[in-house]
Amino acid sequence: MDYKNLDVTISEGIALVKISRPEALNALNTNFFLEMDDVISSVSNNVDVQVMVITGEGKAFVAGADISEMVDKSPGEGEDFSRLGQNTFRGLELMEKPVIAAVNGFALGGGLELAMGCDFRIASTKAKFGQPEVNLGMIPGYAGTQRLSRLVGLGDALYLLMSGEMIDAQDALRIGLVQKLVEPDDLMEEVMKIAKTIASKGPKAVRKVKFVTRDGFLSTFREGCALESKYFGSQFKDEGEEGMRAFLEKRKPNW
Ligand code: CO8
Repeated sequence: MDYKNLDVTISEGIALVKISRPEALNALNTNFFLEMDDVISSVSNNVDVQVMVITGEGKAFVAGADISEMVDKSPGEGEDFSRLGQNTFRGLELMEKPVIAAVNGFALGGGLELAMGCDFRIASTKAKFGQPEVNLGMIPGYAGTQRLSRLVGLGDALYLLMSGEMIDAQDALRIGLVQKLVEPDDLMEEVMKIAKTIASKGPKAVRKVKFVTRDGFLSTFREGCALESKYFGSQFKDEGEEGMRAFLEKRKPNW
């Protein structure tokens, strides 16, 4: 598929997906979601890729859903557009491989919802975050109302969702919306370093950590622990044996 909104490069086990519609601050249109669905499926099936990184071109990560595409929609069309985005971002969570958001600039509305669909977020010290939908008389439609409270807690989520306030990277770090801040010029180097570190670990272990943690997060503690035991056990006589033997034999594991 020839992408209009995305630039995808694969190297050293990492798929780097750059959203590239800088003239509209990478605003998300229908075509973006179709292309991202295609990327999710091809990266999932590519045995050479261990980790996916998503970033934006220019001064924005993503400045939201494309307002010019949404303005004339009917309620039914709006609901369909919401489901389209929700399915794509859920697709990032359901991918077995880890997905990192490298937040280079504005992550607003649908852009923050995209970043929250990733497994974790590393941001530029100059990035800005917000759910400004109420400024437009709208509410989030790509699961922002659901993921934000689960990530940062109800009080900070409702504050951001009700005020529409844009916060800076330091505040985003303080409330746990992002995991690490990096100077703008060093962002991609640092994110690729983190991605390569993850890619060097037991690939099945990393994928099982993602699945068990994410599935457990949506289940009860008891169900999550049962799932953990099952997947913990499944690593014996498999990758786990090689990893533990390598430790005992003071050598690098050969996955
Ligand atoms: N949609 C479409 N175009 C956009 C968007 C957007 N979300 N954001 C920016 N652009 C365009 C601008 O219109 C402008 O285009 P042009 O040059 O043709 O006039 C270009 O990008 C550059 O933007 P600015 O000139 O405004 O750049 P500034 O640096 O002055 O300002 C801001 C940057 C503060 C980020 C500003 O652009 C802004 O406020 N953007 C809108 C942010 C916003 O409200 N986002 C939320 C959108 S709603 C949403 O995401 C809902 C998600 C769920 C949808 C569910 C589906 C139903």
